[in-house]
Amino acid sequence: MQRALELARQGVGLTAPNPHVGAVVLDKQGQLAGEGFHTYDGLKHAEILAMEQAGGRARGGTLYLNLEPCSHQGRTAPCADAVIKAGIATVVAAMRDPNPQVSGRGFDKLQGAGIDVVEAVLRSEARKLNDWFAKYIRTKTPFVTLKAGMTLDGKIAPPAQVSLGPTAMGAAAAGSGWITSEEARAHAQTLRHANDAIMVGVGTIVADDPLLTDRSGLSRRKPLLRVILDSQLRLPLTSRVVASAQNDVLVICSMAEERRRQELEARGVQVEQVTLAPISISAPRSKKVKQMPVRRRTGTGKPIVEESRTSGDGRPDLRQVMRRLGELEITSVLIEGGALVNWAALAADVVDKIFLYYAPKILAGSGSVPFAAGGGFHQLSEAAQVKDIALHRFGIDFAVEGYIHDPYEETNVHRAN
Ligand code: AOF
Ligand code: ZN
Repeated sequence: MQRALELARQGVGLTAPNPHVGAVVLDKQGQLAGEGFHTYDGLKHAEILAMEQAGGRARGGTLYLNLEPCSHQGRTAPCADAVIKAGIATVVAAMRDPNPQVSGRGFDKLQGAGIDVVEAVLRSEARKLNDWFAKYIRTKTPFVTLKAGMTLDGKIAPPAQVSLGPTAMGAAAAGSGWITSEEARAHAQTLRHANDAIMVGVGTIVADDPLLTDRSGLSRRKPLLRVILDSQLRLPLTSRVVASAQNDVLVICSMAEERRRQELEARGVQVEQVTLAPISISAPRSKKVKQMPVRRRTGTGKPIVEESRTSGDGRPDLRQVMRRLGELEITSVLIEGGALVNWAALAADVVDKIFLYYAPKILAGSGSVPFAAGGGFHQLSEAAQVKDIALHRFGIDFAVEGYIHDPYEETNVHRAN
C-alpha cells in the first residue's frame, strides 16, 4: 500500500479533476506482477494499468490500491468488473471512493463476485492525498488551502515602505527580502504544483509584483490558473502577471469599467464580474446572517441545505467566486493572501485547509502587516478551529498544516456553498 500511495503521488499535477490513484498487483506467490498510476490524459484507471502489466499473473493475485475500484461507467468502463474478470482474489484498498457515483458500490460488486475485500489500510494517508478530490466531487466547488509565510509573531511583512522608486511595484520584496527560508519557499512551490489555481488580492500584485507561477519543476496537465481578486480593476498593465498572461490569468472584479476590461482582455487576461459580498456590520461567524436556507437536491437525491454567510467587506463574494471556479473545473485553490484576502477568506468560511510557514523571527510593532487583517473574530469561541494538525520542518523554519473543514465529513456536504 505504501508503494501504491507512492505511485499515486506521481500523478499530482496530472490527474485533476480525477483523483490520485496508484495500484500494485502481486501474483499468487506474492511477487510483484504489475503497477500503475492514473493520469487524466492517460485515461486508464490505475488498477487497469497494473492489471494489464500483470497479465495472466493477476489471476489468484492481490490488488493493492489507495481508492476503491470504481463501479460506474465514466470515461472508462467500471474497474470493479475488470478486477473480477482478471480473476483477482483479494483487493486491499485504503479508502472508499468519496465520489457519490461509486461510494461503496465498487466494494459491493467485488464482494458479490466472491473477492476478499480489505478496507482502510493506510486510510488517513490516503484520505489526505485526495482531500481536494473529496471536496470537489461532492460539492463541485474547489478545495481551498490558505498558505502564508510569516514571522513567529504572525507578521507577513514589515510596515509598508514609502517611495522606493518610480514604481511601487516590487518595492516590498526588494525592501524587506524574504521572511521564510529557501527550503520553505521551495516547499511552497509543491503546494502550487498540487493546486489548480492560485489566488491573491491585487494589493499583493501592486506591492510585490509576483509572477505566481508553478516553479516546482514538475510537469502539470493544465497551467496553474492565476486568480486575482481586484474589485475595481486596478491590476497594473505593466505587472509581470499581465505581461506573462496566456489565458491563465483570471481577474475577479465587482465592477468592471469597459475600457479597462478590454485593455486586460487584449493582453490575454480573462475578466469576470462577481456580485459583491453581502454587506454586514462585521463578519464574525456567530454574527453571520442566516438567511432562509435554500433547499436543493444533489445528484444522489440527498437534500442539502445552503446557507448564506456574509464576508461584509464590499468585495466580490468569495463563496460565489469559489462556485464560479468550480464551474470552470477548478478543483483546488491555493490562497497566497495578502492580509485582507486572508481575512476575507476566513470570514467567508471558504478555507478548508491551512498551510502556515513560520520563520524563527520576530517583527513586532503595530505597523507591520499581520497574517490576517480586517475585522477578525470577536470572541475566542468564534475563532477558526484548526484540526488534524501536522507539523513540518523546512531548514530553520517550520510549518503548521491542518483542516478547518473535513472534506470527508458527511455534514460538510450541507455547507456546499
Ligand atoms: C480515476 N483514476 O485510477 C480511479 C478512479 O470518468 P472516469 O471514467 O475517468 O472516472 C472517474 C472516477 O472514477 C473518479 O471520480 C473516481 O470516482 C473513480 N476512480 N478514477 O480517475 C483511477 N480508480
Ligand atoms: Zn476505475
